[in-house]
Amino acid sequence: QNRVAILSSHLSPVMTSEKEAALAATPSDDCPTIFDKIISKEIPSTVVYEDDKVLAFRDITPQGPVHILLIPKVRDGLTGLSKAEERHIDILGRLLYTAKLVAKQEGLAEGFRIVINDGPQGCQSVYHIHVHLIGGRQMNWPPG
Ligand code: TR5
Repeated sequence: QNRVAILSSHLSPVMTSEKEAALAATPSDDCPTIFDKIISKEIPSTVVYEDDKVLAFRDITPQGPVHILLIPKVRDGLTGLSKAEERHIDILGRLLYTAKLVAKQEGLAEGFRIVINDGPQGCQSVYHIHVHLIGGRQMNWPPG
């Protein structure tokens, strides 16, 4: 029940795909996102890694046996990668390094994929930067 309610805040009944959710998303700097509630634990998620700067949790719509999102606990204007400024270099590096740690923790010794969707054409639906870590199956190229 809770899962349906949470999902419907992401994909409304008329939205059937991530693409539609992305095209409907509001890329606003001051608008909180669902990830704020995940960080505050107001909304439950399956956390696989946490430190003072980064939270990693399982994606609710997994695109592989392993699908984890890594996010900065403080957004600091980083709604997406295209908004990155010099002050974000440390957190960007930390997100990628943590993705490597989590990949190891998840046993992805044969490889994995890192994705950062940006903007409507990049299919971004949540405007709080996040790194997708996907693995546990053979990937294809080019991506869709
Ligand atoms: O499309 P982009 O790159 O913006 O990725 C956003 C991701 O957030 C998608 O892969 C969604 O499946 C994921 N997502 C959305 C919600 C959610 C989530 N992952 C875990 N838990 C979630 N909750 C509780 N609620 C969501 N609306």
